[in-house]
Amino acid sequence: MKIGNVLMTAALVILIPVGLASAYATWSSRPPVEADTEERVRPAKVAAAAVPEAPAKVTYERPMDQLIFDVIERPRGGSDLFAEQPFRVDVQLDANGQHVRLVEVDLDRDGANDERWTVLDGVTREVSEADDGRYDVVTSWSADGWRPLGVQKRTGTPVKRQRPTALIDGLVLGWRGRSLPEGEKLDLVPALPIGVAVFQDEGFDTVNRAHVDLDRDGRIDQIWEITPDEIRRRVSPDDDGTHPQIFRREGRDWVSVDGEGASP
Ligand SMILES: [Ca+2]
Ligand SMILES: [Ca+2]
Repeated sequence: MKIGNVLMTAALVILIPVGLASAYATWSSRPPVEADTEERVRPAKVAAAAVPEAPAKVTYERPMDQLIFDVIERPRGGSDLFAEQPFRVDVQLDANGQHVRLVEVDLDRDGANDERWTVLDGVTREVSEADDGRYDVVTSWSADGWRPLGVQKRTGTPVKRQRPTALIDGLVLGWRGRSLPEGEKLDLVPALPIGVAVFQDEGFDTVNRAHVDLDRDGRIDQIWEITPDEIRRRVSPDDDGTHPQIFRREGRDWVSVDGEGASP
């Protein structure tokens, strides 16, 4: 063996273990994977804790107030916005359709509005204590709820209350043109003494039928048939399961189709 080869072999014998040891030392000095993950998580936790708490939620005296204030916040106008509720709410937007300007509330759906809300730099509410469409008591909304502002000279046009026809009409007509994918809604407002159910039968895109049980005795007093062109109501004057009287809706009135029977 030449002396050169001997030296080369000796060098390799020494250098290879040193190189391996050095590589191991470099690898083993890296932080463990878990420690690396912890380092990344920790700042995120700090950032999350720094988010300010949400302001305290306003508690509304009436659930209806919550619904209406939601509409004021995310404006949408229209008649009878909450058709499934025992109250009726009509909302008018401003000319641009950007903000709610006027809200009218008929608490008992008797055709006479009980409240009129005006939205302009805050919310002012006029109340008709007599529920006759004429407003006397005035309140305004503050963080604590409705604050009395006083009593005003009664304004507005007196309205003749209607019961229960207006209530039923409002409930059923509120479903006109709406789709009911589940096919039926059997008791629109369980809290009411009148049972109202709406249906969307096969072949219809929207609600096409309604049943009204005036006294909740299980026998249907009115069967409504709703098409895009016409609304008909078959009435059972004796609540005996037969519906011989037929009325057609014209404007806000009901007209007898066969000339018999008084308009309900
Ligand atoms: Ca009313
Ligand atoms: Ca009945």
